Amino acid sequence: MHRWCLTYVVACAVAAPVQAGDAVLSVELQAVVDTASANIEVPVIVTLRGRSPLSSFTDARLPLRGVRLSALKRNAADSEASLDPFWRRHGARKTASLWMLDEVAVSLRVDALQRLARRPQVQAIRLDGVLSAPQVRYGLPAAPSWNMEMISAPTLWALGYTGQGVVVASMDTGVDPDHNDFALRWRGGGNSWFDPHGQHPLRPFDKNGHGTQTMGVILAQAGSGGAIGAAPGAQWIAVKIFNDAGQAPFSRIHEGFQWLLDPDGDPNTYDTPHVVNNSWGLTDRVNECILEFAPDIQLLRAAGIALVFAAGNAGIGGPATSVSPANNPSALAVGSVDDGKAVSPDSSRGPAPCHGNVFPHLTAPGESILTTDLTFGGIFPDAHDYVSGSSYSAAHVSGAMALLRGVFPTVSVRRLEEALLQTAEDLGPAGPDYSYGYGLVDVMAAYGYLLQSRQSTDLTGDGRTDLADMTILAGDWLRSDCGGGDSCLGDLNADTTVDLEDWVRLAEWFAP
Ligand SMILES: [Ca+2]
Ligand SMILES: [Ca+2]
Ligand SMILES: [Ca+2]
Ligand SMILES: [Ca+2]
Repeated sequence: MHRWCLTYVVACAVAAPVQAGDAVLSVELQAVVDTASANIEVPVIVTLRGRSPLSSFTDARLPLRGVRLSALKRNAADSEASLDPFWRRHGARKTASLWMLDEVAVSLRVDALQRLARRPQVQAIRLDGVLSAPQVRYGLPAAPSWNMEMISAPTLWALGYTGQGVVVASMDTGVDPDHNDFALRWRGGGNSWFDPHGQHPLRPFDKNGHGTQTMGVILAQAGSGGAIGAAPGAQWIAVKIFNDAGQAPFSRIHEGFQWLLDPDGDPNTYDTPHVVNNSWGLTDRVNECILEFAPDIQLLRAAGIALVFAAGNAGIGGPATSVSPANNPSALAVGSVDDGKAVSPDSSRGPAPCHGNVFPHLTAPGESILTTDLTFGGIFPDAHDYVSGSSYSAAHVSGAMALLRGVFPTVSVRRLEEALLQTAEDLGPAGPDYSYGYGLVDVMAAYGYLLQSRQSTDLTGDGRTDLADMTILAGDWLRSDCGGGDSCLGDLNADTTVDLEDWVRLAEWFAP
């Protein structure tokens, strides 16, 4: 007899055990099913059978982007609606429609779970876990703006680049909208704030302080605290993934990512942010590869959004102390250094269990960082504090991303990341390592790298990448002798072949 039935004899009298071919229950959920009473209500996330949302959405660029987004929503709505009678019959509470992933979050009794697993449209069911808000660690006073100098942000500001035209989103404890250093740069309107918990539906709010502190590092303008934000010309929007009690069910985080893909709910308007800062992680599950949010990250990246993750603060345990989702294959992970460029003792170290590659990818200042803090409803509109942790390191990189995006609006996320990695200042053991990753972020050097990349696509040398350059590339593409020692102009990445990669490069900089 099925183990579940041995435990819950009464429930099994009316329902047969799960059969082969039924939906897959996650290990965690199976453990709950095996131990909980049949009448206990369990929050779960149900994956519906259908086309993979990512495959329907890859390379989702305008003008097709709106159409694809609509299709994604429509497909999910259809498959989800087919389960509505089931929810009613079993008294289940639907808590979130996760159309982006073709999933639905519900709360239902253990005995109904078994019946749900046998529904043909259900592919998998897993427990809806809960994440706790990061702890704020206050730091000691330090030299003014040392951290901004260390990533060379002021050099880009001096050139007039401050992240103008760029929108950065925060997935955090919320943001205090009354702080003088960024109050005027909330994008505003009905599509710039999302509280999936519904506690503060109308206006940004932060009870904890963490989200207000990370936002300050990303884009606060120079005020009474000096220059403290990396992209002081950028605008912000935010998702309050943690409720006021500091708890974030996974389904609410999925809702947050989903909202970022289409904040105003109209697939035909392009109102996504350019950069999303993620200073959170599954901190109680160190050195585990948890892919709960991997599909969200992939989908947002496919929509041209850059995502930055804090590496974690579990480094006191030594190597192999990464957390998810920072250690997921598509996440850009940022560790922490102090004002002497030494890695913070608690900054999480690689290797990462999800991939054999470098972890973290980058490091940025994360000790004694001066930033904005809670205003308590505007009573202290210039509140500042010194804080520490990789949360703030990630915020530096989100700000750096915003600066680069402001200068190079058409370049791909992959190219922006490449620029940051390839130009980072190598620290610790020579080459990429498990403490510093590729090294310390240098946004000015990354800017130079991208300028160089753009110049390399201007084959006629007239300062533009246009049809004339495309014609040269097409000519070289058709030639058969661009390999070996023969140099062809069209081989933009100097790998001795003229292929799709060269076309992609040229397309990124194309300006007819
Ligand atoms: Ca929209
Ligand atoms: Ca190194
Ligand atoms: Ca040209
Ligand atoms: Ca090439």
